[in-house]
Amino acid sequence: MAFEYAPAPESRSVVDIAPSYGLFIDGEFRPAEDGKVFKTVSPSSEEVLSEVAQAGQSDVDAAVRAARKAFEKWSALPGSERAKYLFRIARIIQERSRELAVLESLDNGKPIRESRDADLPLVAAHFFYYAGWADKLGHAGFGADPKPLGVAGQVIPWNFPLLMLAWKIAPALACGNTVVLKPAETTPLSALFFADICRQAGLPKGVVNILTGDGSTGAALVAHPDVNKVAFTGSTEVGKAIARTVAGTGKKLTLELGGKAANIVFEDAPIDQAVEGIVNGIFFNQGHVCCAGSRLLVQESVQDELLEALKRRMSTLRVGDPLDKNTDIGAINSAEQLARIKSLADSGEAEGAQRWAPACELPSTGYWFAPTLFTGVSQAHRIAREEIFGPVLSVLTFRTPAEAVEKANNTPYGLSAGIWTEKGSRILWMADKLRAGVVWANTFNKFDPTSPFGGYKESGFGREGGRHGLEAYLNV
Ligand code: TXE
Repeated sequence: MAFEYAPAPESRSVVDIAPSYGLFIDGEFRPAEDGKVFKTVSPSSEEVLSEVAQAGQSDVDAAVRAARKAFEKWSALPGSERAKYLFRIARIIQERSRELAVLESLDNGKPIRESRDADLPLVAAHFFYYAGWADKLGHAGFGADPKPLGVAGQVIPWNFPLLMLAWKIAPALACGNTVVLKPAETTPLSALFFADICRQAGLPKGVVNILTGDGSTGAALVAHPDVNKVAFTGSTEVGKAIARTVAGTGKKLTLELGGKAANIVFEDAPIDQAVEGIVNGIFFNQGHVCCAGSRLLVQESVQDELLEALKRRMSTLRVGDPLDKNTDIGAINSAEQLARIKSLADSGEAEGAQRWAPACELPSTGYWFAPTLFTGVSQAHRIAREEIFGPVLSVLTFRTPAEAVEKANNTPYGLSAGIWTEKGSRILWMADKLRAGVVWANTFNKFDPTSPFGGYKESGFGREGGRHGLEAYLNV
């Protein structure tokens, strides 16, 4: 999160948000059959951005029907033809990336520097990457002629709305599936803009359908008998409920759920570099990151030095307007999420951990939470065990590598971990022992479309990204 000084806030005027949006079914926008709508609000200003259709059961039926009909032709297209559409979508995303970045920051609350420099480039990269696979599936190691599954029902969360859409839609289409996707109710807009991009790219009708709505829409979608594959990213609780719904139906399922990642700093690590990695690990995207480094495990001998440097660095973080290029920490995505973060942080104090936050002035409207550090945390504390999904870091200590491994693995989750040390042999030893889908060494929150991502244990199963990401959308 290096600073880039820029005086003027990114202009809101680059994005034209309509006062209302319908559902995107069979290539057309249309209202929900029962006329229900909900409002989407900017978490930084509490301004209503737009009114969006709330899909009910009959809309889910219509979208799945459209996807089923489109599947016949889409799956029969040569891979090279499907690739052309995906490349076209990728290029339009690049062309419209400024507009999409501002939209994402408005609807989600994340700093424009992150949506512009992290989310949008990765979104385009995923479409380019999977476009490249569409005509090479016979060479992916899944046999000569792997087949698509059919209609994919995909439910995504609000923390990386467009990026989660890309993770789900790009591989599904490359493999010849058609899609019905439901974005989160607090961030529906970028998926609707994506629907417009599909039209702009000339994507055949029904190949991509977007249903806005709340959890009831998601539940109806994953339960629909004509959906062949379910992909979900979200809370562990809802993931488990979806697994129960899907059990015994023969649908293929991938789940990407919560995390409680350990960021492990050894005494030989370069302290300044580690501090940057810790800050990026927990404060990137307000900590609304499933693989956030929310537990700092620091070797006892360097605890004082590291914490002093970390507090100094945290004192320079700027919280505020997501459209200001100087902002490091934007708005918390919703009032509900803010309440969840507050309540967990309060539990930290109540259970005896010491709370620290730099002096910072928070805006009077919108949903905000200052970057917060807890020391004196024990493994039994809720803030050491539960996913906070906010800018809150819990610090624990260790003496030996074995103790670091034991503490890092002492969680029902297993999505990611970070190691900071100059000893290559220790990195390899630790990476082998850590029960986490991703292990970063001397970096954190590095993403690339060529790398598979996914969890162990209650962080879910299946992999998204890379060649492995194709497997979730093919009969091999
Ligand atoms: O998640 P939900 P919420 C974690 C994080 C956060 C907590 C709650 O800890 O504090 O979950 O967030 C849809 N059937 N993560 O309540 O409810 C919902 O409409 C089908 C981690 O927002 O899981 C939305 O589109 N779908 C996570 C999506 O599920 C249902 C990202 C996620 O919402 C449904 C988000 C149902 N019964 C939250 N109920 C990560 N792994 O990155 C809701 N949904």
